[in-house]
Amino acid sequence: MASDSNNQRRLIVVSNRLPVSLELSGDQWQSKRSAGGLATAMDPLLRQAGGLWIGWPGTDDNSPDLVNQLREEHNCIAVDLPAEIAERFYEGYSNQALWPLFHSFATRLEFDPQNWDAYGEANRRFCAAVVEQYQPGDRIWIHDYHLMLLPGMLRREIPDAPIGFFLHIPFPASDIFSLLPRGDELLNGLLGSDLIAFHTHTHLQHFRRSVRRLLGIESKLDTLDTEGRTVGLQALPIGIAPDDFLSHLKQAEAPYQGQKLIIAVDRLDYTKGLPERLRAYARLLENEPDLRGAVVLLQVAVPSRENIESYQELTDEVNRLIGEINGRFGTPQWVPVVYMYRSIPRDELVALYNRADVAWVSPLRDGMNLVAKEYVACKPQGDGVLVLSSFAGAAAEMGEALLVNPYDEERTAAAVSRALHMHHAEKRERMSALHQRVLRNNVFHWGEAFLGALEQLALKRTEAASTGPVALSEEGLLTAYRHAANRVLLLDYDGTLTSFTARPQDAGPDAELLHVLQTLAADPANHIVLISGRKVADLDKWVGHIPNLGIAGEHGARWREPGSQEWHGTPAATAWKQSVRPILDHFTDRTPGSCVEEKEFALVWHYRMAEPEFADWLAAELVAMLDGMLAETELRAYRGNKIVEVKPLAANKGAFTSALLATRPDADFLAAVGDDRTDEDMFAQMPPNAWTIHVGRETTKALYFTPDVRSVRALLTRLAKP
Ligand code: ADQ
Repeated sequence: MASDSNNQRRLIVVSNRLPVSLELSGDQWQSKRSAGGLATAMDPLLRQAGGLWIGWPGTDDNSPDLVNQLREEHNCIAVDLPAEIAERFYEGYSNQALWPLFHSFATRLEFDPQNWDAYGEANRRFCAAVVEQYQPGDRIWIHDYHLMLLPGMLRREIPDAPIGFFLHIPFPASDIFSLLPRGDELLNGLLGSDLIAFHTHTHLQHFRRSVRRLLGIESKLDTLDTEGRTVGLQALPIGIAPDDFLSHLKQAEAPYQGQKLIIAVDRLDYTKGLPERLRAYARLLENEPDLRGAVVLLQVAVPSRENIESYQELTDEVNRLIGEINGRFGTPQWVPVVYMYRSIPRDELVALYNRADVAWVSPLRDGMNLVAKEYVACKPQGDGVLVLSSFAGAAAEMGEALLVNPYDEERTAAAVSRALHMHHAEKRERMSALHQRVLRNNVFHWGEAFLGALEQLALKRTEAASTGPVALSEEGLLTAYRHAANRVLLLDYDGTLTSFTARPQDAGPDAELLHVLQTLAADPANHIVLISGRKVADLDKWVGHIPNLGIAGEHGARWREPGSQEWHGTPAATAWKQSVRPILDHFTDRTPGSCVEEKEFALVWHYRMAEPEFADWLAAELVAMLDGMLAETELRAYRGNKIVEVKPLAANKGAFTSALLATRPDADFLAAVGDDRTDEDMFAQMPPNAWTIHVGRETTKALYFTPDVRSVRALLTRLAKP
């Protein structure tokens, strides 16, 4: 790790490729900073903050000459990847497993364990390069799917570093993601970040579902707690740098006079939907003979990943389709599809965008799609129509485009026809709104929003680390207890007073515990409530005979005051159980050793006795299934300690706690002890001066922690002593 901290909060950008193109002339490397792409976004941020770009230079030549040139001329640090690793990492796992699967092309997924190993090795080499450059205070921004293990690796090496990750491609639905071999390891890798951001809310929701399903970790809308840290989750759609396009506008010429021009610009990739577009275009010409001779489709395609077989097949298919269309409809005066199979310079691209009557952007799946935004930027006059696939991330913020399903060639052709014939006023109305938005939500705005969020989250993490739960001081608690005359104690049962047993019904209290509870409840200064998720029948059977012990079962939905025999609580609605029970029964059938428990307010699937890996996996499946089913209802499915519980949102320990505290305004000693997620609701309702005690060191809202059930019982025994 570099040690000469100069107090500057530098930015370290990490991406698979460095933004530099290299050419060998003789035995000398010529290097040129690439324009466009990510560099456009990162360069101003790097200039402002000072900083470095770490990535692979695209060659395995690691001669000092090249390394120095990259460093001195471009502020770039080259990651050394031997050719075989680079190939298996980049073309192998990244582009033949991750790329197809993340774009929902599950059948194109090719998994080779050696490629996965190379992916891990490449990520480790990136990690070493970052650690070597890192100085305290630096912020690290990692880009894209090639480097999903990197955040976790860095968190282990430099635990205090602010680490952000942005995914440029879509995150697939959780049932698709779950097909990915080693997917759980990737998720764990990502969770090393302080911030994980996606282009759209849909991608973000997919990610949350996958984390829940594969790792069993619950998340909130924009945060997730893991290993005592909070990870921020955000949807931050990328934009373009409008000036890169607007500044070229005046040089625009106007080719294709007298004809309607449709433009399509893509990297030649199967996700971009070129064959579908060509077939839809053929259909358009078939359906509307008037358009023949009056319209041109200009397809600009930049070659991509030519070493991968499926890309070569795509190139052949596109060539064949273009040949067919031009052969079938073309005349000596008219070529229906003009094909430019190369990268074209920016000013030429801008001229074409500016001239085109329609842009046809129709990926089958796309993280964002910048072509849509570039076209709109080149239309300050408000002419032109954007036809856009609803499966591009861009569709989420470009509602004025004509949205199409590219698989539906008939309707796509109709939408393009509508675009070609659209009245000027409507065009202007749609395009001006789009144009303004593209200028406003530009790439600089995106970069600043990301870094702003990253800094805040990292700051909160540092603060939280110094304010997490502290070890309980028994002496302090004992003194406060002894000086109080009006005490309230809320005690969770399973995992707090007793350890978990294989079968839930075996967890009854032993004589020692009964004795302690009895002694504490007998003290007239104490108001003690045993509060548990269990049904009241179990609790009553076990501790009901103890005079003056309050009991709250079913997470506080049904309770009895100390000293009273009367149960309170609104009668539970039960109709929903008829539809949920058969599902739980079905899971029980599939899982030897598991069982369903029926409570008054809830249904619980227990699987402590089942084969752990299989049952954990099934539990995740069950929660995913119930999530969908219960989304619009007052019920929720929760994963607890080897259980899945379905219960009403309102049945929680927090509601019980606040109601109880309202009836005890004179209490001068308040304590709550618990161990699991349901106890967090209870802690949240306790006032700041209360003794909130978590069993175990995990993240919690409690102020104190105590190691285990034994230490809780030792504490209670001391309290019970006269
Ligand atoms: P890409 O898949 O590369 O990016 P995209 O967003 O469309 O996709 O960007 C392509 C870029 O290449 C555009 O700037 C375009 O102008 C340029 N381009 C394409 N063909 C060209 C040609 N023939 N000549 C010159 N330039 C050409 C990934 C994700 C996207 C996401 C971006 C940014 O797949 O979904 O929008 O990252 O996050």
